Amino acid sequence: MDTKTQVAIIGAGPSGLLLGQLLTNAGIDNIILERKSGDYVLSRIRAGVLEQGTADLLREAGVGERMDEEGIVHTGTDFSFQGEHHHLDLEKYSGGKQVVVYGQTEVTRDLMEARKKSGATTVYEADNVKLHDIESDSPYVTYYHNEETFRLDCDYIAGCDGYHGVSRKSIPKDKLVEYEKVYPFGWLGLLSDTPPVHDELIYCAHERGFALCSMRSKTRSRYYLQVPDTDTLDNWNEEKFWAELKRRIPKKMADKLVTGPALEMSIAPLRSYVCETMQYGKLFLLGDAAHIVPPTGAKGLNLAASDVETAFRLFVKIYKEDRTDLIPRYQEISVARAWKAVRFSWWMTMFLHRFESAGRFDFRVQQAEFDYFIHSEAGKATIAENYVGLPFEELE
Ligand code: FAS
Ligand code: PHB
Repeated sequence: MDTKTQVAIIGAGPSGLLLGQLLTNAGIDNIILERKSGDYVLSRIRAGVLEQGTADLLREAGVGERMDEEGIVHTGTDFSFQGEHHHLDLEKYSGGKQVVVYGQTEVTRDLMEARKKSGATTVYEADNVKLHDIESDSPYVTYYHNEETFRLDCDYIAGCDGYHGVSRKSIPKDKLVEYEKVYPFGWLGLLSDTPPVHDELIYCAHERGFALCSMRSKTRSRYYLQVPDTDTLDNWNEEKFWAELKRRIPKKMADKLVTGPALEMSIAPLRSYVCETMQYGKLFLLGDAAHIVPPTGAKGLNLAASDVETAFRLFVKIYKEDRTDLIPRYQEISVARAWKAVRFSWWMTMFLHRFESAGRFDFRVQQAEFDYFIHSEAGKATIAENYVGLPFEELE
């Protein structure tokens, strides 16, 4: 069975679902094709911190109610270096902005429920998705579902299918402008139904390695440990995790840390990646399909949301005012913003992680960098304005 829509969205992660919700609300027809099942998408434990811009966009999309009820507003975040604990007043140093702690899983759940209510189509377990004629005026997508091949004709395709998706790979390789940096470590994450050790996040730099104390609610915590990129889950259990975490976080925090069974443990590699070809013909790349950042700056999900904001404003201009002349602005705005988020995530990673290759001199410079930024008004403002999120840029 062949169908037609205005915008074909590939991927039902946060990028695809948020774009779909905004387009549906604006009366712009769209269909989402997702490779996995809805349950599988919800099973992935990922981001935890929403910038104010992301939270406002979710409210604009009409899916902010549970976030506003259950999310935890944070006006500050904490840092420690070798156990020396410092609070950074994000609200003061960002001119009044805050962040909301609300897990990506919950954002995805809220978006899935809203889409179901709207009656808009998401095809889960759409296999072998292929993009066709993306350089023509009549692009289309084919996919395999329930033992049948389908064709979906569209005006535009939004590639929201993540780093390993098919969209970016549908652009001729010689047209792709890509940059990558791989870090020699990953993050071992643990999720537990234990009360957070502190009422704010704590980013801990330590000679044994980085640690992060985060949370999902007042009863559910998320912790991370820097581990070598060669490490595997076989080397870890929850007892070993808790013991190592206590060595890296401030003593007062370690003394009151509530430990418990791990609901989930996983290792995520750390990488920076940018594909500057974010629009090619009728294909737009959004979110992880176009860029990957180390989670140190809490930017991944938020950068995806900013791509959605720009793409949504563009589609409204195209369909309501025929402003196809604005199409190049998507890539201009999104690439510039991506690099600012990549820079901040890179800086936070270099600032807080222990590099095996680094000598005594590098460690002392890292200590001086921490000492400067944490005690300088300009330094604190620099961290704060990037952490809460830079303002969205207008299309024109
Ligand atoms: P996603 O990858 O979330 O979604 C892409 C969707 O497309 C998936 O559902 C996938 O199944 C589907 N898909 C893929 N190929 C397809 C195909 N061929 N056809 C159809 N569908 C296809 N960010 C933070 O801010 N903080 C964090 O702490 C953090 N931790 C992370 C931990 C891990 C392990 C990972 C992988 C990422 C983490 N991120 C974090 C970043 C993450 O949150 C992403 O930025 C966010 O999921 C981006 O959303 P999407 O662009 O929708 O991509
Ligand atoms: C998380 O809670 O998963 C989280 C929070 C902040 C980060 C990274 C991850 O910078």
